Amino acid sequence: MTTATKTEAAAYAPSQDVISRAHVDAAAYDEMYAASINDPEGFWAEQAKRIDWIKPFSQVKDVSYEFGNVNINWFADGTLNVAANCVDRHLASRGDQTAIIWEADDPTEKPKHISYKELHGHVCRMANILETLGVRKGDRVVIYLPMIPEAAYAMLACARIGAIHSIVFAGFSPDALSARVNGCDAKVIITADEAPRGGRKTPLKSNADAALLHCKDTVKCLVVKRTGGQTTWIDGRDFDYNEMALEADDYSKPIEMNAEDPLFILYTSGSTGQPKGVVHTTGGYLTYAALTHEITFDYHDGDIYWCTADVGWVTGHSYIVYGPLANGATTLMFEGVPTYPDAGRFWEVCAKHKVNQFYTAPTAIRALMGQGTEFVEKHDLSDLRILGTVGEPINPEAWNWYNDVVGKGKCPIVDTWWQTETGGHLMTPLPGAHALKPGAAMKPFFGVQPVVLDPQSGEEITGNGVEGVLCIKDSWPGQMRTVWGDHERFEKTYFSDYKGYYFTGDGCRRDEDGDYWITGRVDDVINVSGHRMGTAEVESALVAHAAVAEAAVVGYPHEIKGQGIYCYVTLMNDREPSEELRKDLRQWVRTEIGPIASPDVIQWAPGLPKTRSGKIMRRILRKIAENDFGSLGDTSTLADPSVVDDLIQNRAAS
Ligand code: 6R9
Repeated sequence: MTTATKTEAAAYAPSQDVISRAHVDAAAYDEMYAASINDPEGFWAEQAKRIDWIKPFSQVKDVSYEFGNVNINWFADGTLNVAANCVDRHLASRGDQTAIIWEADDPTEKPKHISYKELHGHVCRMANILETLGVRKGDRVVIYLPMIPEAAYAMLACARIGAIHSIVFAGFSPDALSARVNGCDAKVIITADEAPRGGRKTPLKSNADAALLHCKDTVKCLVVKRTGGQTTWIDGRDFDYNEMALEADDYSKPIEMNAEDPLFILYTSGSTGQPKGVVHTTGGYLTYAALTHEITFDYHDGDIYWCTADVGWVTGHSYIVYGPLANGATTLMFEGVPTYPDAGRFWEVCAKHKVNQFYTAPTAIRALMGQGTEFVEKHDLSDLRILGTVGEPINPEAWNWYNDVVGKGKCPIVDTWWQTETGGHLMTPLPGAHALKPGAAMKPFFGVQPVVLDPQSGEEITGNGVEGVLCIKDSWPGQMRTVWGDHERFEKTYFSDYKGYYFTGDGCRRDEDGDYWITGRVDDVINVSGHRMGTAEVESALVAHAAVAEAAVVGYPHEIKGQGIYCYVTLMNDREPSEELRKDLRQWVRTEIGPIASPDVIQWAPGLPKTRSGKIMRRILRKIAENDFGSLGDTSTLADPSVVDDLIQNRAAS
């Protein structure tokens, strides 16, 4: 790949307009970035002032990246309450301001505007309900809800009483749900009767019922009424949120939490094994989410901000709920999908609520781009000022369409690179400070020191115009602290391959100008429509089927989803391939994990390419899936090279 077109020549400089409004211009960025690296303690002590502390911290940072002894602490002896920071402290100055705008799946359903004062009442009532159900500080609560305001109330209610929430995306299956409930030993599941999405309804309560069959008898289920759809009910286990809320006291005292007490657990996919529970703590996470929200999106008081993510993903945690609400922002929460009732829905919502900052995923942009410009053009988008993307690399075509058609060439696009593990943005251009290059994450955020390493030697590659694996030197306040219940796995996953660094799992290029481009995962994690998935998870779902002897799963380029799921399946001796079995397997994976893991291609594989020691050579399977047979590389170490010819000949048509 040449870098010539991707240097300064292709950059879009910020306009005077954008610069003069921005919190941070180029000079301020340089100064603040230098300060954050040269004096991290001083820099973060200052930034932490945006949070209200109950007891101030005396120590800013206490971090060790030493393998075997990894330990990350920020503001360790300070105390605070996250819900008080996101709600209570705004009451005096902005009690009547809208905190959350809620837009339903069905555009004819009336949006809700929830003020900070109302939010306070809802959160307190939910906190009291959870306490009635026996939830105490340190207990875990699983949240399995649609994108309704109660999801935010539930998160903040947990934070208020010191319970640790673990949100499970409403698209996950009962099996995935029970695994997570058991994984963190949750006391309560908060769910709803049904989740409307794109005109269809997911039966969340009956999914929870199915999950609960595999959980401890003591787990309780708090049910929010969303559609009023019929549900089965077990007295003593199931509790009606709406009824209890009528009775609940509307004041609950926020509990004093230590800065390093866990705030939430969020399960995410890795390259091996089952999903791991990423643990984020209280003080550092909130400081980082709030700061990045304000600076990256250049959020100003009075702006209307919309992030289209789901609260089931980290983006929803940091940039729908915690960051915006800590900043006293107005944050829009959307229940639906970009294409329902038509491909103009996003833009209709932007126009209706006069959205100023709009943050979405490349996969949504690609899907909408294919529907034509008229869906955008018929809506008034003149209030838009900043556009953002997250979740996967954005291809230049999609970037240009977003820039030209949606932003009319006047809204900077912040391409934010970060991860569930990082809590907030680690690299992104800042609207008033940096030129933009379509597809580049550009610059590190304050306090972030990206390094490019040689994957073989682990040596740091200095200078520009270089490529390698992306690691981060030193810590930032929003960093994950551990894997729930398995600190060893935490150290092994992130700190063992490249000693002394945090290993991101991504590859990256630093171009001739010193700007960063994320090149994608270097491990067995695939990114399907911006959702992270371990190929190992899909493989273990497939081999759990009685007809399957062996399976290997790889990602392949997919026009809309970014990557699709390509499965090679070896059947048991007594089973014959058929279209019916293919359908059955697809359904099987959907049931085991959820619709997001649905295989795009299933190719029957009489044999898989293996080394003599039995290791599947995924490199070859990836090439075949990509239809790239010319560069299979060295196949001489294969136990039986003929299986490759067979796979090529029978490569699935799609
Ligand atoms: C926030 C989020 C993390 C992985 C990450 C990387 C990819 C995210 C990106 C991006 C290129 C961007 N990724 N943002 N790649 N450009 N702007 O998505 O968290 O679900 O944990 O995924 O997503 O590969 O390592 P998560």
